[in-house]
Amino acid sequence: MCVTCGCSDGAQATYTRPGAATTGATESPSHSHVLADGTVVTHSHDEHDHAPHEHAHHGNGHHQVSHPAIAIPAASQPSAETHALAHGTTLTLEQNLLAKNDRLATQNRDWFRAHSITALNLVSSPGAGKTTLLVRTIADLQAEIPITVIEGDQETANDAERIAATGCPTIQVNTGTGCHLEAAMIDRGLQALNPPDHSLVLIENVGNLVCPALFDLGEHAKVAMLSVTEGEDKPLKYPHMFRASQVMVLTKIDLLPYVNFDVQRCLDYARQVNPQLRIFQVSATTGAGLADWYDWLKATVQSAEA
Ligand SMILES: Nc1nc2c(ncn2[C@@H]2O[C@H](COP(=O)(O)OP(=O)(O)OP(=O)(O)O)[C@@H](O)[C@H]2O)c(=O)[nH]1
Ligand SMILES: [Zn+2]
Ligand SMILES: [Zn+2]
Ligand SMILES: [Zn+2]
Repeated sequence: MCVTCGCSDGAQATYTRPGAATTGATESPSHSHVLADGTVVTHSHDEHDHAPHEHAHHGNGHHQVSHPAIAIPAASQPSAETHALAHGTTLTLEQNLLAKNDRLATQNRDWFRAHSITALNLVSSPGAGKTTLLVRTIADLQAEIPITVIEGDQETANDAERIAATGCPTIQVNTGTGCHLEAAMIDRGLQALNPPDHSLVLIENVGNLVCPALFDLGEHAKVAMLSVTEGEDKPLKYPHMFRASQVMVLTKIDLLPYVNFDVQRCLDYARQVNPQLRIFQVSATTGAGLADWYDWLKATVQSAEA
């Protein structure tokens, strides 16, 4: 469970069984909470008909019984108050976290603007090819544009080492259990890197198509990368990420002869989710499509001068 952003609280999930006679929710969503004493509680909302995430009523007096669907031994069942506390605390934490992040993101954005720096936030599922495209882009463009990189991963400095081998200043942010970069981490990274005015800051987010969509870093744009080995329906399955992004880079197109991937269908799905998406099709291995990507990068950096 994602304790950092609470995004895996399944309370908002709906369940659909394709091919079943009825459509819509066919199973009650269940969700888990970690109580103050560390107990993990999983329950569904079958028994009481309330909207997801509205749990404050548990403590309002009309619901002062143990939760009927909590799957733990009766002897250790938490009181309704404890349950309400767990829900309330989680929600407040999430709101505070996002509000604090947005304040810092605004500071970052103001700082970037004051220094005519373009910052791009690269997001994708693990292994879509973010670091490979970064390495190639840096090698090809660093003579024209000063580039620095903020690398996000849960563990290891592998990616930062690959970037550093190009001679590009870089810093690795390890998020531990965290599933996304936050604005405060970018602030720290910028202090360490001190990128020059009129430059390009490339941020590689943690490989995750879900949580990074929630966290504004103060970037100029999110760039969603999707590889042809992942299936063309990713934009439909993870619409928040593709809606939050201005650009989509379809990667590893050199593999198209070997995989079952319908490019046109993928582009249609992506535009269905976000009609404004700017889409590039590239291979960092063969170099196909990179010229268009570079033209866009250069034009974007130039427009930050204005
Ligand atoms: N064929 C082919 N393979 C690629 C291409 N780009 C990346 N790869 C391979 O895909 C694998 C993952 O690439 P990375 O660049 O490490 O992916 P990433 O998105 O940075 O991965 P994480 O940081 O773990 O999220 C590596 O084995 C790369 O060599 C490409 O254009 N074509
Ligand atoms: Zn409940
Ligand atoms: Zn990487
Ligand atoms: Zn998360």
